Amino acid sequence: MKKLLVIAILLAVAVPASALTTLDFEGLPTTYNYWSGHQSIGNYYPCVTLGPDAVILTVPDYNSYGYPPHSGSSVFRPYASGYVDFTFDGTVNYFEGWFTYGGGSQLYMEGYDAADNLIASASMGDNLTTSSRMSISAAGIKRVRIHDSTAYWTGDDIAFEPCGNQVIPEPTSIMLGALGLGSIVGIRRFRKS
Ligand SMILES: [Ca+2]
Repeated sequence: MKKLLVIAILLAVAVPASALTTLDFEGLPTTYNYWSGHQSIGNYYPCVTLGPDAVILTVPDYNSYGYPPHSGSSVFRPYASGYVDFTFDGTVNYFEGWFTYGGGSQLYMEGYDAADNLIASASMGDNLTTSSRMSISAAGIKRVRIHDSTAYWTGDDIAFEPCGNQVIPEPTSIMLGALGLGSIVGIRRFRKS
């Protein structure tokens, strides 16, 4: 029985982590552009809401040399608030993105749980004309805020766990582990008979 338990645990652990969902900010309608419609990205993407005033900048918009895209020709930034919140329908345990900052202090990435407690954070200094990766990891991130004290920053290629993993990640592993255990028991019974 101990051997079976070990196999079941191995099966549960061996369930591969799904690929991350990436938002590259390419191909959005021009109504979301900083200069044309400046409508907030809001619920444009599934599973996550961007607010309060996240908009798109596309090369060769103003300053795109200093704030280059990490992918394609578009990045996101706040329109006037100075910050962008990513609020998930469920929660995630990992969040990353590529950022360019020119505000002269620090750009912050902060993760909050469902009760609005700060549970993870990262920061970076100036890096104009290039982009740098920032990431945070913590169990149960409900909202991520990107901000500095001004609004001299852009972001691109935001990546997080896919929608299917957001709400309750554990039962899938437990069920697969149980299925593995069940089939092993089944094979043993079959061999006995
Ligand atoms: Ca992009």
